[in-house]
Amino acid sequence: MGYHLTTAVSKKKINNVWHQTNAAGTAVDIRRYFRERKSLMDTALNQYLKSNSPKITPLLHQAMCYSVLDAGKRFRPILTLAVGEMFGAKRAPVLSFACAIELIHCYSLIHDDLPSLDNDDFRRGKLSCHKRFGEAIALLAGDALLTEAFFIVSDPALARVLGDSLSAKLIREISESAGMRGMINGQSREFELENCKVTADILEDLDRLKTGALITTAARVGAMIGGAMHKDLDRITRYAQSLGLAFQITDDILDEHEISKDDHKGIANYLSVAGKAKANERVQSLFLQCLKEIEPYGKAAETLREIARYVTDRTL
Ligand code: GRG
Repeated sequence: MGYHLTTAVSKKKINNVWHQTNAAGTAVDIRRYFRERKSLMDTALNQYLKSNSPKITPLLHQAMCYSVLDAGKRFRPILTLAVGEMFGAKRAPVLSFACAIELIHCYSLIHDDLPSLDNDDFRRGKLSCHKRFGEAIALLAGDALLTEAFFIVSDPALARVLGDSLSAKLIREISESAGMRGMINGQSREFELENCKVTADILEDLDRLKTGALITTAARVGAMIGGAMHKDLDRITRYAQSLGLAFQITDDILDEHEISKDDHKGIANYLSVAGKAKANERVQSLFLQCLKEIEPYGKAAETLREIARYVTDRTL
C-alpha cells in the first residue's frame, strides 16, 4: 500500500481547501474554516477506511467506520491543518498525520466509553461502540484504530517526502502524547483521584495529559512538518497547551449536567472543584495566554487566534 491519503482525497479538493487560508489582512470566518476543514477530514477518513480494509472482518470494519465516520468535530486534525498551513507545510503529509491523530482520538473515545472505564451508552449522538457492537468488538476496533494510525504515519512513502529524521521524530512525538507519557497517563491518574480531595491544580495537571497532550501534539505536528524553528515550535507548544486545557475546562462547563453523574462515580472535574465562575475565569485567562504566544506572528496567526476564540467561546 502506497501513500494512501494523498491518493484517497483528490488533489483538487485538498488544493481548494488549503488555499482558502486567510490571506494577510482578511478576517477569518472560523465557522466556515471549520466546516471546510471538517469536510476535507471527513472525506479523507471515509475514503481511507473504506478503501484500506479488504481483509478485515465485516463487523470489525463496521465498528471502526461507525466510530470514526459521520460525526465528531475533527478539532485535533483541524488544528494540525491550521498550524501546518501557517508554517507552509506540505499538504499531503499534514493530511496523513491529521488523519492518524483523529484515529487515535476515536480509539480513545471507544475505549473510554467501555463499561470498565466511563461506561457511557452514547457517544457523538448515537450508541457508543460497545453498545452497538458489543464489548469485544469495541475493544478490538479501538486497538485497530490506534495501530492503524501508526501504520499511516510510518508509511515509507511519507518518510521519503519528510525525510527519515523528521519522520521518526513525528512518530515518536505521537507515541509520546498518546501513550503512557501522555493521554493514558492522564486517564490512569483520574482513577487515583476517585474519592480523594482534589484541587484545581491537580485537575489541571491531569487534564494537560488526558486531553491536552494529544491536542498539543496535533499542533506541534503541523509546525514540525512546516519546518518550524525551535523557538516557533516552543511558542506553538505553549499556545496548544493552553488551548488544550481550555478545551477540557470548556468541555466540563458544557457537560455541567454530567457533574452529578461524575460525583456519583467519585470523579471530580474542573467545574465541580472550582465552580463555574472560576472555571470561566480560567478559560478566559488561557485564551489570553494563547493570544500572547502567537502575537509575534501578526496576521499570519489569525486562524489560530480564531481557533482559540472558538474553543473558549463554546461556553458563552
Ligand atoms: C485511551 C481509554 C483512553 C482514554 C484516554 C481522551 C481520553 C483519555 C478519553 C476520552 C474521553 C473524554 C471525554 C476525554 C476528554 C477529552 C474530550 C473533551 C474528548 C471529546 O473530544 P471532542 O469534543 O469530541 O473533540 P468529538 O466527538 O467532537 O471528536
